[in-house]
Amino acid sequence: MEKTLFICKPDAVRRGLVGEILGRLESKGLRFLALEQRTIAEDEAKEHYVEHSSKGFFDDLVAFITSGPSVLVVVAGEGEVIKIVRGIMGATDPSNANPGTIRGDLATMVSENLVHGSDSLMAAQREIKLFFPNLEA
Ligand code: 3AN
Repeated sequence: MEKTLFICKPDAVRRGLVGEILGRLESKGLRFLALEQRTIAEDEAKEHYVEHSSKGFFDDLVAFITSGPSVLVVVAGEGEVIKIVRGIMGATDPSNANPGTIRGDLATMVSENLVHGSDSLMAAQREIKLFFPNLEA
């Protein structure tokens, strides 16, 4: 079974959209192997977004993701779970995200785009280990 790391970011929690968002994954047929609401620490955020560390928006990205509680979820299911979840999320920039996707329906700004989902098998493994170090592989 393929797994991915999914995050309802602080804007999703503040706006009360966690149920709406996770419901879309659950209705699709995906299941939650682990789920935790907590504020991501600064060092975890920097590690998580390491591939963006040279970008101009890195400091804002870290400040935003640590600005309040997030809901961290290990999502699993049959099929290509990483690709399926990315499809349900929609394009990174909500202006380009199709209606019917989370970002297309619920977000307007790239800096507050509600959700994160691992974008490859390697990223999923790395991110699950980072946020759920005690979960069995
Ligand atoms: P995704 O979240 O769709 O995988 P990434 O990994 O390219 O997208 O970007 C990670 C996060 O960085 C995005 N979710 C978004 O919040 C933020 N981000 C990406 N591009 C920009 C940008 N040009 N300006 C501000 N924030 C950005």
